[in-house]
Amino acid sequence: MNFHCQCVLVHYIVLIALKDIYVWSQNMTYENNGFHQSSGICQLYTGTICQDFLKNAHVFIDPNVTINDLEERLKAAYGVIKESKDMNSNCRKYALPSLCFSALPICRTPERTNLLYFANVAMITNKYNGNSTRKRRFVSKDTKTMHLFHKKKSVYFNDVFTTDVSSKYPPTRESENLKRICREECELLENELCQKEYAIAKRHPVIGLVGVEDCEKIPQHKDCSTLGITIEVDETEDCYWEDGSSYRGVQNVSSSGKSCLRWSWLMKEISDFPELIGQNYCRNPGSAEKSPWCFVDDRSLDRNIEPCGIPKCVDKIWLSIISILGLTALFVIVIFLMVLFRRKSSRGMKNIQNINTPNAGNNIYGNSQSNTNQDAGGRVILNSSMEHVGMPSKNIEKNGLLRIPHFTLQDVEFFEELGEGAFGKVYKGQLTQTNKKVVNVAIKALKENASVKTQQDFRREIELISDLKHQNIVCILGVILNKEPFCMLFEYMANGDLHEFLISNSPVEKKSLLQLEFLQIAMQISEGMEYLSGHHYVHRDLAARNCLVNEGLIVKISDFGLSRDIYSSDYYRVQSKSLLPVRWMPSESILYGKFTTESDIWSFGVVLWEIYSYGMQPYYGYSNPEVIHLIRSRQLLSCPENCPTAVYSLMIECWHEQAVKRPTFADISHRLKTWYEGHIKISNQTPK
Ligand code: 6K0
Repeated sequence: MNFHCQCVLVHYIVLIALKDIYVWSQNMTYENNGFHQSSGICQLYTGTICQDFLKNAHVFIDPNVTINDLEERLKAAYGVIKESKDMNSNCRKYALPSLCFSALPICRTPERTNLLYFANVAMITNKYNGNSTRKRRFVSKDTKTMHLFHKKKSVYFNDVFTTDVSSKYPPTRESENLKRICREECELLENELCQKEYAIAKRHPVIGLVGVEDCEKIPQHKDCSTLGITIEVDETEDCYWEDGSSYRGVQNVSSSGKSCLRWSWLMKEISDFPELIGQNYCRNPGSAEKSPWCFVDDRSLDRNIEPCGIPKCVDKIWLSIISILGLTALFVIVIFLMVLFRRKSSRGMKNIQNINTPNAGNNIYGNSQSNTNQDAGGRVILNSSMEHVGMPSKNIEKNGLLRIPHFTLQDVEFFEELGEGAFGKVYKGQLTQTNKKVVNVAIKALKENASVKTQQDFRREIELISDLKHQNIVCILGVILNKEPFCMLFEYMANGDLHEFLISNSPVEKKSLLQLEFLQIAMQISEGMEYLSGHHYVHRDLAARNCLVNEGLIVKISDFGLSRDIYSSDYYRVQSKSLLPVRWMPSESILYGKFTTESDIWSFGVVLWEIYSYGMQPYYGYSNPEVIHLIRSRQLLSCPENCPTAVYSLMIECWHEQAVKRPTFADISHRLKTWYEGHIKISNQTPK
């Protein structure tokens, strides 16, 4: 212990003292003591490139380079490897550790190596310069420690040179004193895994500088630096599945009893098949044959390939049949349970809870609801023919279809087109009601060649709307289902959609809205939404374009479906199928497709912004991907001109990152109502 400590101390003193001699003697060799190669010293590795492999290790440095030079070269070499496109991925894994171990072999006994090195240098200096030079150099350093060094030096130097070990551990790159890459692994890399890459590396201007190991020169040693190359074999595998490309057993004789040759001897591009590295077992790399095979040495054959005759594992078909049967059974059970559960829950619940927005079948994310094939009562619609829509069978008493007045095409007169969607077109028209009263209507006509899914969505929408009765939800007056085109008749909203209304009342059109009017619009939407959320209905596409305005500034919520051409820029097409109104969506909906009343509240905040911005597009000037980035990084919409601070703070609250912290629609309605009433008071007080 004591010896060791002193030894370390001396080592560091020597290091400091002989720094300049070290540089000076870089290229010197001393012929008569066995140090023919340039010797070097051991230094603690503190770099970053190799820290995974060399942490806390002392590494051997040739005297003509510094550890910093080496680190720089390693960095450059690593850069080349990282960028290199034609490097095989099986080889790439080992490139860095092999470079590190080659450039910086680990010292087994760093103190001893360093001591030897400096003893060597000291002897050279002695021989060529005499004692006077050495003394002068030593005196120039800390004389106190040098004194100590002088005292100890003779003892250790003599000791080092006289022991047997010293000759075995000369401080050179080739000595046994260094822990090198394991020779087997080096050979596997050079000859099999990285054949091409090794050849390139040796000649590469950057990698070559670091030094690539010459495997033949590495001494065989049990304690070596391993790269962790593993050869995947499974001795228990005695049959193969399918074509045997996954066979990892250890049979290495062909069917005719010839022994298999090592793959690397005959296979050209072996590095693509790590299962072939370093052995000669039967394999079927890349499914080239029908069963495992190997190369054999037989000149009489024109192809020196032979199958191995390994038996095939029990016909997999049985297993497949069993698993398919099992899965089907499981599937049937799950479906059965689901149907059972639905029936049970629909008895106690309003059917609206199970239906979500019809959105002409294009609910955001492109998937129609899982219960598309069931009507509100949980009954499965087997025949999708519209006869079911037109003539509901007797057992659907609760069906919304029966609650709505039915009309015929004779009762309506079609006027101009108001818009178009995936389902068909919306026309303005007139309906002659049973009491002979004529009213304006918006007629949503289902196109004649509508798909089964669109037809079902049309029917579901009727059922849904017939359940919604509120002064701020668009009102359905009747349906025409006896003859195509099937139609829904909505009360006519004279001022069109809210977005159009806002633009046509904006300062651009030399018009403006009163603060009171802004509040009136917002309040009605909030109240409509309060009603919808109370019915557990998640809208998913609340936006000004989906609200309708009637005379007397009546605002009602509707949902036309996504594909109205004029608003296509409001939707972002993701994965070619689903259309997302990202500008109205919180991050949880964008990221996880989570749509809840809370996400509707976020959208309401955006609608508020649209109202006070006179129908500007939220985040205008930004592309959809940019908008997603803005929302995710919480760069929210800024306060519109002339928007009261209180209203803007309400928007900010609606855009709370945590969905549960957003205000409820009841809160929002209450607040808007208070402000609205406050405004009435103020406007009444203002002198005329
Ligand atoms: C459309 C009008 C509609 C058209 N589909 C629906 C619907 C609430 C809910 C829902 C409504 C009018 C702007 C033009 C084109 N326009 O009323 C209309 C097509 N469907 O709203 N469904 C629905 C409602 F919570 C869920 F699915 C319309 N009535 N007056 C004037 N212009 C109109």
